[in-house]
Amino acid sequence: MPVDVLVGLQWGDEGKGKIVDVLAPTYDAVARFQGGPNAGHTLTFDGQKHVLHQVPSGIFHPHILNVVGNGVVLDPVVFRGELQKLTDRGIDWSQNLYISKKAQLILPSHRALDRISEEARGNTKIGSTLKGIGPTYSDKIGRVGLRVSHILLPDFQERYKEAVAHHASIAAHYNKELEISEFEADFFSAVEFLRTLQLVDTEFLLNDLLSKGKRILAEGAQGSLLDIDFGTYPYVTSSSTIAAGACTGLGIAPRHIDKVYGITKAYCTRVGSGPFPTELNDEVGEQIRQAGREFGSTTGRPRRTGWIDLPALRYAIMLNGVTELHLMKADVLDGFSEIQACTHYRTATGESTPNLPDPGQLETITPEYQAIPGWNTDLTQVTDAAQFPQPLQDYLAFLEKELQVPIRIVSVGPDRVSTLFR
Ligand code: 2SA
Ligand code: MG
Repeated sequence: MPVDVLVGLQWGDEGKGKIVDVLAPTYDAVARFQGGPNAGHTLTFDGQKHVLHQVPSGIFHPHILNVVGNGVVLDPVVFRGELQKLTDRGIDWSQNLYISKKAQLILPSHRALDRISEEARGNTKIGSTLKGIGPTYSDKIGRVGLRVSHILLPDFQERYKEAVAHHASIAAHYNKELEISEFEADFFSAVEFLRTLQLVDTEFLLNDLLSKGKRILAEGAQGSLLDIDFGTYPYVTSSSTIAAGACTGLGIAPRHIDKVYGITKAYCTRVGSGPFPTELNDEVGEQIRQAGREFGSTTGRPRRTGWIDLPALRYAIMLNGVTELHLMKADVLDGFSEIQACTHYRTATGESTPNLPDPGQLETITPEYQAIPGWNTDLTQVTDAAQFPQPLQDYLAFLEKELQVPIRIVSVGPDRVSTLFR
């Protein structure tokens, strides 16, 4: 079963890009199955930091195919910019990058609608990245979206105009105008550029690899608690971020899936609105934010920070069928003499439960913590998991017992080399 799936178990920014980069050499293809320019996957190696949004995180390995799957929403302008940056850094993506003809196109009017609908929500804003994600997926499900394949048709201009007219009518409902004229020339030139890339029906490409016994790594974006069905609705993104999304987002049958890598930080962050039970609105939260450089890699927004949340992780592990955990940013907690782990929630009726209630009820629960001794060690200097200080070993054993999944990787710094296998 040669497909492994890598997913975030929290609210995104767990460090998925870093792990894809590390694991990629053992795969023949890396494929993105959902999300779009809202994602920010950061990879650091050879003294350089790269932030990818729509390009799969295997792109730095020339022998690995990188596939943008049908489940993705693609902004041609952002995509061209990303590829240009890679070219500037000497990365040749011209041979190993494929884009699904069935992926949906993000239009300037989708971005405008994202902004308009967020503004209209007043104090119930989602905290969207304003990249047009929600409106583009709405059009897809509403069966009026434009696909990448449409740019190859002679009537693309007319289809585009029709879509914009539809969007203008939605904007009018909010008493707004789209105001997109200044972005259209750039959009069409990026579409021209997109036409020159390898646009294919990637489900055939991927299944062909599978029939030859090749290995595929499916790269998730955002996190499980942002999933459209199982996340903290409505404060979620508009795609299936859990492992099951890899099947529909790539055209791969469930029987091909083997391992599911669940990525979690040693603490927790969230960017955007919505419930966050273990959030720290104090100097401890600020200390984590600074030590972890917790600022959105797409929007630069400060991320909300808090302690690790085991009921939420148990839920995400269940939904994804996680077979191994990767614990990220352990070094960020180096400076704490004691850390906390939320093991249970106390519900509004006073019961203590190790499990997540309906995410919609998260606003009403109180986290119950267990104190964990800190390790007071500069983990960034540790190069072998066997040399972890005892308190960290104990913390890992505690997490494995609580979560019932082995922790196979511990990350102790941003660089590729600071990824330690156990
Ligand atoms: P959207 O734009 O419609 O998908 O926003 C809906 C919610 O999903 C959240 N979301 C994210 N959360 C964490 N990281 C994301 N990627 C960027 C990053 C975010 C950034 O890597 O840092 O730079 O701000 C991401 N993308 C979407 C979003 O905050 C909303 O809560
Ligand atoms: Mg990110």
